[in-house]
Amino acid sequence: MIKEYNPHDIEARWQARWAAAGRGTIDLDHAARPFYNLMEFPYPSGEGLHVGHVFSFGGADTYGRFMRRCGYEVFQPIGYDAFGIHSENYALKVGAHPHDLTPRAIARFRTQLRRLGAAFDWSREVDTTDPRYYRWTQWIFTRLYKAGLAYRAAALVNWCPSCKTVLANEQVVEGCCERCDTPMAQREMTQWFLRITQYAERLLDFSQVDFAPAVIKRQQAWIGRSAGAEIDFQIADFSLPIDASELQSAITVFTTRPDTLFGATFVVLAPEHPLVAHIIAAGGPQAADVRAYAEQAARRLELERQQSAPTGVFSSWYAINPANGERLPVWVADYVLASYGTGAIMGVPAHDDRDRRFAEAYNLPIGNDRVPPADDQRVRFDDQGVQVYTNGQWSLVGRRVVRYRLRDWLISRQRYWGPPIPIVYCAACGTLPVPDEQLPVLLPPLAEFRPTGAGVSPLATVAEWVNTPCPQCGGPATRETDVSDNFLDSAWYFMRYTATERDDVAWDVARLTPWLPVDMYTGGPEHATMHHLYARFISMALHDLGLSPVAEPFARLRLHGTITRAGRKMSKSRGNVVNPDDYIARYGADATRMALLFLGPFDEDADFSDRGVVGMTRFLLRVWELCTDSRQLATDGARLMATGDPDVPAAPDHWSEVGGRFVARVTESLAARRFHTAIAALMEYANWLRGADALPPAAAVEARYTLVSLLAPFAPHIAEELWAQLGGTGSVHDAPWPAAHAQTERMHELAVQVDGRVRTRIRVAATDDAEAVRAAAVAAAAVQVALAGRPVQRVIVVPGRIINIVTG
Ligand code: ANZ
Ligand code: ZN
Repeated sequence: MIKEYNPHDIEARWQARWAAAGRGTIDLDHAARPFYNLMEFPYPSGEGLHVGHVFSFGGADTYGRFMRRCGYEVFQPIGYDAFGIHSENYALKVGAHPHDLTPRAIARFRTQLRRLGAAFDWSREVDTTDPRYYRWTQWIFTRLYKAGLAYRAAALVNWCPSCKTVLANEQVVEGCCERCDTPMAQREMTQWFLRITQYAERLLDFSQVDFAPAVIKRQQAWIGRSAGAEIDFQIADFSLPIDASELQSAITVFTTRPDTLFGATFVVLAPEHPLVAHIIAAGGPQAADVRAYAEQAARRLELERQQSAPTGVFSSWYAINPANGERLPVWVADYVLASYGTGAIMGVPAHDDRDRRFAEAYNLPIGNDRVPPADDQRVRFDDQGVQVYTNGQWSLVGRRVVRYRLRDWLISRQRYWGPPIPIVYCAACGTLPVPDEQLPVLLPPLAEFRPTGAGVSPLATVAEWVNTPCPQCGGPATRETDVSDNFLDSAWYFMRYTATERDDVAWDVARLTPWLPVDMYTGGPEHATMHHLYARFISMALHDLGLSPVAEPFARLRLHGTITRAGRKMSKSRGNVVNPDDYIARYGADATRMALLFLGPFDEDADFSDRGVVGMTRFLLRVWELCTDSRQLATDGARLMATGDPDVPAAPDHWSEVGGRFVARVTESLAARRFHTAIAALMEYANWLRGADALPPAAAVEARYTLVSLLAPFAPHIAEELWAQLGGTGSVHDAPWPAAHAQTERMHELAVQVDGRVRTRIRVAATDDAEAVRAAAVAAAAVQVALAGRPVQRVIVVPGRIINIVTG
């Protein structure tokens, strides 16, 4: 009698047993082969788990389960990123309080996550809104503050008129709020910043990590390193009826093309450049026009300024080109940004498109586009700086500088749902971090938590909370009332997972050390220039302060795609949201997870389809029948009997060869996280097995064990059930990975030498072939720096040991 495949019963039963047995719980202090398999913890939206979570967590869990079967102790925690504007906006929308809503949303998420059957370590959940968690977020802030990495300053900042708060540059996507899509405004406000720019150069060094190329590209572009020069243009006739002592007598421009210095025909100041106020104050013939223009520009958004046809106004001032003494008109134009470079440029219309468009619009000379040939060197740009050749001699006119597009991370939020920034202002003692023993600064309960729009958080209305004794002198003082960006919460959660039972430390360095850097991080591409960048910065800063064991938090970072419906992003307003609960209730978590992974490559976007889930259920049913239908096994047995020789060897021949090939295919695909091709191989394997005539009984049984064993990382419940029914010992999830040709993704570190000197180390997988290893070594940033453009003659790989790159 064939037992029915009933995913509902099977999944509930095994989940209960796994939970009772504490499966997934790792002894962090005694792991012989630690493997940290991290996935981005979800923000527990009121809407519940999204089908995209089933996809990304399903893939990450499949990989983690595979690594466990390969002999690693896999730490796979989960938690809730529950503070932030997102959660608060949702509470506002449904007319509830985030204090009430968040625990409910988390409870619902937890139930849904448990239904996925992922091997999470449920003993180590984190919730960023728990005072036991955010105490340490605040503690990190105070450490950064004491190290000079957190500061308060007035700046032109991005303001979301709908969320009524400022946001970091990273959170403005194409000029709109990352949270609510409203076009951003700009405001001058005094805010808290973290000095991420101090880490710009180190954040550009990817030689120690193995990240998805898309992440590296986006971080590089975001940090935007420009090596160029600053050149001083003296202001002509510099005698002004104002206090000149506070005024520079030169305009310093930033250029990446000092070689075009002879082609400069004008100079442009950003409307916010400090000199512009002096031009207005000096009251020259153009002062009124400059004032009007600057006021108008202040109302335009940066994006608009860069994208629209250039506008500007003549200042009536002139500046001297240091190369040839030419008098160049000084213009004020808002295509030059105050926040980049020096906020001033030299206009070279013959070489630069924006400058050309500007020159054409205002009838400025275009100049000639001849770059002096090398033998007629008139401009030299080397280690010493920019030099020009005039009157028979070389003189220095500019210095080398490196500029970054990256801005400091603005972390103040004028909102309620976040950790209060732990700062106290005292008239006598100044700005003070809240002492450790007074942490956490609890978020006070506040019935009216709506953002005020007045540029301050609603916390500012709670007088009894705002007023506090100064921690230093005990006199009257006030608290900072802004809360911090929830990206600060998520910049360190992977460290907290290892110390959830501790209240005396944020984490324990000795325990944490073997687990960092995270071995595999699965994340979304939308975080490349937000969370992924912030977490790297915070790790580097904490490492420099001696607080964390590693500078780079993630050894490997891989992306997952987005699940769409009929080619479009799912959203409530479109009414195309797929609720995973319905599918899991109907078809089971195993089929739903596998159907999603089967849609295509894990790191690409894919379109959800009902048919996929139905098809996957059919496949699982086939596996079920193969493994439970005693008649089929008996038929094989009977055929065997007909041959008259019960001792037909079970191996090596046909079965072991074919089986071994399937094992190898599934293994290689899994190691490379090509889940869809692994599933395709499993399907072929099941089909082959169904049609495999006259397998000897021992081989027939073994082939089924192997099928179930390979299936287990993808469909943990049905595999566990069939394993038990076949009579397997213990749990399939503890069984060693099938050995035939099994190769696991063991990472080795190889030193890379350039001409005999070690320049860097790279991590390579055992499965990487020699060509791939060679290419990775040559591509490493530190190697490229060491090569400095010299051609590579030979690359010698001593397997498992060292790579030597030899130049000519
Ligand atoms: C003269 C020149 C000639 C330039 C030429 C470019 C090409 P990246 O590479 O992005 O760093 N620039 C400098 N500061 C600016 C600002 N605050 N707002 C707008 N533009 C600014 O770009 C550097 C170049 O962008 C600089 O080099 C400058 O124009 C312009 F054929 O100087 B260049
Ligand atoms: Zn004081």
